[in-house]
Amino acid sequence: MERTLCIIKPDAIRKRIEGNIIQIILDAGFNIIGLKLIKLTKESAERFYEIHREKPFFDGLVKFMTSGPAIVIALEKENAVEDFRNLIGATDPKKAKEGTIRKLYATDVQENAVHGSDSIENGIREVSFFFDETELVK
Ligand code: 3AN
Repeated sequence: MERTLCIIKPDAIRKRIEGNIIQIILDAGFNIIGLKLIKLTKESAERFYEIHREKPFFDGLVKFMTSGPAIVIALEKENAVEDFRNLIGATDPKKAKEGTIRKLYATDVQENAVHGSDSIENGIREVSFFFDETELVK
């Protein structure tokens, strides 16, 4: 079983569609092993997106991710990382395939409704960024 981290981002919470997104994730066969509603601090958002620090969109990304509540979800499934990336669709919703979460719900390349880990190593790292091992249901 592989782990991946989902974040339902502040834009999706503002649109009140977090329930729809969670249902899509469950229908696709993912098991939720941890879930919490949080408000990211500037420090934790900067640390989480550390690899993007030099990108021109970094400050805007941190501002957006701290602009309201978010839901972090630890997911488990065989092939979870790749399957979840396929379920959420391309970063830019204009390029996302029909039926993907971002095609359905994202506003634009920044306010794109959900995050999904991009590698098996990052899946492990990002789940442990938000959850202690003891908090996860197995
Ligand atoms: P993904 O979330 O699809 O893995 P990344 O890791 O390249 O995409 O980017 C992380 C986040 O940064 C995206 N989810 C999005 O919110 C934001 N982002 C990425 N590219 C841009 C961009 N060109 N302009 C504004 N925000 C961006």
